[in-house]
Amino acid sequence: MARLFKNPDQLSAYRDRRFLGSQDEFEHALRTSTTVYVGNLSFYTTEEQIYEVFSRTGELKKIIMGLDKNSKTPCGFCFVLFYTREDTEDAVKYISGTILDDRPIRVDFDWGFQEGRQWGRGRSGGQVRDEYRTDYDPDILNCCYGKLVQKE
Ligand code: GTA
Repeated sequence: MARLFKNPDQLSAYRDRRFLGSQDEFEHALRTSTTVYVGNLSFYTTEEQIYEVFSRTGELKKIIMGLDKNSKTPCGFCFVLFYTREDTEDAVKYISGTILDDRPIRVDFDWGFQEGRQWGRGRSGGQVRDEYRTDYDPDILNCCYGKLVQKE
């Protein structure tokens, strides 16, 4: 099945409400960052699996699993920190939209990990969007996976 690569020059619409600077500063951080956010993960995907997939585009500095703030268990996202911008862009370009544990994962530039950002912000402890999630994450379809997933 043909898959479109995500264009790393195009930033996603996601804006972290906890970023304190202006929109220009936010975009500058995204364009220079060596951190990616990975979304739509299965709750059963392990750090070892993330390592296996992301080390294909470059050497990893760190992986931080996203956790449910109540149960302290993985809740569907993580942050991956690289050493170089080139490797970071390759991760967005080539890994976003690939299937991991039967789910198309979404790789997005991130402004930079800070302590506390690993916790889901939803009322139930998990991710905010899980409270709205139906059967697919619309951002994935918009970013790179086209209509292929929707048809399956
Ligand atoms: N770089 O796309 C992302 C991203 N997301 C989705 C979360 N994080 C991301 N980082 C990047 N790119 O550190 C990061 C957050 C945080 C951690 C957990 O992951 O910066 P969260 O997913 O639990 O919380 O974050 P966040 O980011 O506040 O959630 P979200 O889903 O974007 O929601 C933002 C607002 O939109 C909320 O007010 C919510 O009520 C509303 N909303 C979200 N989805 C829907 C929907 N489908 N319908 C209506 N409203 C919605």
